[in-house]
Amino acid sequence: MTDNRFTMLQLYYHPSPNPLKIALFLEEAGLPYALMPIDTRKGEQHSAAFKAINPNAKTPALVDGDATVFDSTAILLYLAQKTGQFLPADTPAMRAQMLSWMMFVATGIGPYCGQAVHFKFFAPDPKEYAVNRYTFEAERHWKLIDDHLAGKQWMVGDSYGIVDMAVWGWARMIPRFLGPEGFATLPNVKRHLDAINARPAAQRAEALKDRFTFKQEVDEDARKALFPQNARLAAR
Ligand SMILES: N[C@@H](CCC(=O)N[C@@H](CS)C(=O)NCC(=O)O)C(=O)O
Repeated sequence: MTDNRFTMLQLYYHPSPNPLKIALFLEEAGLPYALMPIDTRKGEQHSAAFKAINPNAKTPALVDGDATVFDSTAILLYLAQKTGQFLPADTPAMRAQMLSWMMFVATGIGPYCGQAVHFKFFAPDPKEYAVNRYTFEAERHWKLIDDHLAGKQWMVGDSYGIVDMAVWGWARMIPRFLGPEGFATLPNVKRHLDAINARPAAQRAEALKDRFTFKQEVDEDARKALFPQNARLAAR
């Protein structure tokens, strides 16, 4: 058995919202880690080697000695438990809040924002129904976070923690899926985003993308890698 205390963490990474949350945690905690680029527009997430780490073929994933963990929510919880950092006070009431908001981001913010981006920018017409559905739900979820943050600096209790990191991953992208005026009705989300963006760890996490040359074009090959469902339509 490997002694996880002495192995270098490996973060499987693409400069997208979910991997960025993990990069932020690692930078905040000052944990040494190796960055393993996965160029999803080149289809590297579908390699057998990567699927042995994350059978879901998506970034992020983390290897910690003989422990392998995938999904950004699971990884944030794993790292918080491993280090004892960025968790609220250890009381049932605080733990309940932390878990509720973690899952709200995992099952609401992430999927609805992801699908809003997909339908807005990548789906064929007609797509008005889907764009309306997903942007409506994205806005509704962000409004709940905005209301929750009214008069509060951080998502849970009085300290910055993993829920803030999870929210940050997607808040950075709000103008992309809610448009340039997306923050107009979300002043508390904007204040929260600005506070995290001002942290040196967030700036280091954002700068990681410059270490690699990731494919930028969403060409035919990238679409095949990212939207494998389209093969079924072509086969009809
Ligand atoms: N629930 C997963 C979602 C992971 C996810 O969708 N990752 C995106 C980047 S943000 C990805 O790797 N997409 C490539 C693909 O879908 O093929 C998580 O939170 O980690």
